[in-house]
Amino acid sequence: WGTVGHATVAYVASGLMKPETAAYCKKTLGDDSDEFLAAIASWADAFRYEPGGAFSVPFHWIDAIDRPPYSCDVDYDRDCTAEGCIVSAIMNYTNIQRAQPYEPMSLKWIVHFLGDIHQPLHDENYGAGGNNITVFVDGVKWNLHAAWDTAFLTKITGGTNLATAKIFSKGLLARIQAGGAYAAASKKWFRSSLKDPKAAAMAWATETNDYVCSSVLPEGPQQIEGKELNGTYYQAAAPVVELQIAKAGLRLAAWLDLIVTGGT
Ligand code: DCM
Ligand code: DCM
Ligand code: DCM
Ligand code: ZN
Ligand code: ZN
Repeated sequence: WGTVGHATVAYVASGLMKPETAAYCKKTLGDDSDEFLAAIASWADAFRYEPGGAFSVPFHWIDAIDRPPYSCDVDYDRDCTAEGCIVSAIMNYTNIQRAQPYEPMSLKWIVHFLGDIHQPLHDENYGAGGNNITVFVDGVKWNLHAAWDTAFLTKITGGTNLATAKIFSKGLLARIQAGGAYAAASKKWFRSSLKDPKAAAMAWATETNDYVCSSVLPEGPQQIEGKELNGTYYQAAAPVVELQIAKAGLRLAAWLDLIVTGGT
């Protein structure tokens, strides 16, 4: 995701986590403002290009070698390389944060990767996660990955910054609350245990990768290569983007609640 996606995940999580989890994160990050998670949510995207950051480049995705749109699946042994992947990264940084409470870097990585793992093209190998597929959104040229990371969210929210994300998060939080469109479904979104962080991350990656077959490449890549996506494609994609951002925020809140409160 781009800035709005990651910040919205962070604001949704901030709005759902226990007060003691919020206090723990604020202390860890040295930020007592309402932006304590949103402000660091995209840190990992800058860090990977800084000196000493290259090791973390593959941590942002898992390249599922499946066959969209005919079959989608994620296989840890097949798809997580020796250099690591988003599943191993979530597992490792979760374990680091549990072993070293108040360690800021592992918290920042958890916040970022719980977001990215919910972007379908971060769980797909085809076209380098869609980076090699050219598309247009309202006449502007994008690659398919960036369209899902950024262009659709700009079209949904009308903005590109943290203020936009904060407003968008309030709408998603309202959908999760009683009476909201996600109220019933969201009760089943988090079923994971800290006893097996790898299984938790694999479940999130597998569920998200399913959307590559159903929503990202439903008629195969040739059907969208070089095409304008602002019509029926966008109409189907936007609800998936909103759902995945909301899910990521709820799961991030629940995951941090477990880490901070010593749950399982
Ligand atoms: N192709 C694809 N996704 C895959 C495998 C292939 O989109 N996982 C595309 C790339 C080529 C075409 O299919 O455009 C070639 O496939 P085939 O040899 O089955 O015709
Ligand atoms: N990306 C991905 N899967 C890949 C390669 C890249 O999900 N196999 C993501 C990482 C970034 C975006 O695509 O979000 C652009 O990558 P880069 O900046 O490395 O070109
Ligand atoms: N194809 C494939 N895997 C995909 C997409 C396409 O194997 N993910 C193959 C099926 C056809 C050919 O590519 O043999 C044409 O597909 P398309 O219409 O996507 O070009
Ligand atoms: Zn991305
Ligand atoms: Zn990232």
